[in-house]
Amino acid sequence: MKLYYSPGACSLGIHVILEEIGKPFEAVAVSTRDGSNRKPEYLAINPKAKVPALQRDDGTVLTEWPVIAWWLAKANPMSNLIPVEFEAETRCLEWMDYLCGTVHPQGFTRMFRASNFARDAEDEARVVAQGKELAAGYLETIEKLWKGGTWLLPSGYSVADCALFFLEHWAAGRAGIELPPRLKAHHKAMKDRPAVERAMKREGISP
Ligand SMILES: N[C@@H](CCC(=O)N[C@@H](CS)C(=O)NCC(=O)O)C(=O)O
Repeated sequence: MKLYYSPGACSLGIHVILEEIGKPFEAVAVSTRDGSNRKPEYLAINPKAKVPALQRDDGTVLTEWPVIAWWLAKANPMSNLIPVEFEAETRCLEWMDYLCGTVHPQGFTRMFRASNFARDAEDEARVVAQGKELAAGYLETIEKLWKGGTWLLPSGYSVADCALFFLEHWAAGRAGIELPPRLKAHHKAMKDRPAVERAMKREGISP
């Protein structure tokens, strides 16, 4: 299997999942900062020009964070990364959809890619501020909806925690957003996991 990632991007969460599973995989860096994701070589792999992308052993490529995470978890049931019980699995998917479909694109992408949303260069500061406000609000919503203990789901550690982790990494780092208490504890618990340490080390990023 081959993971296409950009250091410190949302692909970090999938990187963690692969490390949790522990089977051999190749990690291929495609920097979104220098535009490597828009080069023809990468577009031939993922025409959407986004990371993560996962090339499976049969050569086919999966894209979209929640789908890659779901597939990896279901293909590796011994790793216990998704609840088996139907309702709990549904809640896991619900969280991944919110984290990757709302919190990431509506909040953090506004901050980090303001030019995608702004009318012109002068409008960018307003978009960044709006993104920060939205992201902080979404994190507060997660805090309020928290039903788990250390981990997001009451059923225990899952791929949803890996989605939350890359957002916490951004919030506590480049976004400069103070994490609410449960998320702060969750972020620390994630950083203590050997799989997280390995993924971060390979990506060359500090916790
Ligand atoms: N819907 C995609 C979004 C992935 C995404 O936005 N990835 C960002 C990195 S965090 C990216 O590749 N950005 C490159 C760009 O937009 O040029 C998913 O869930 O996987």
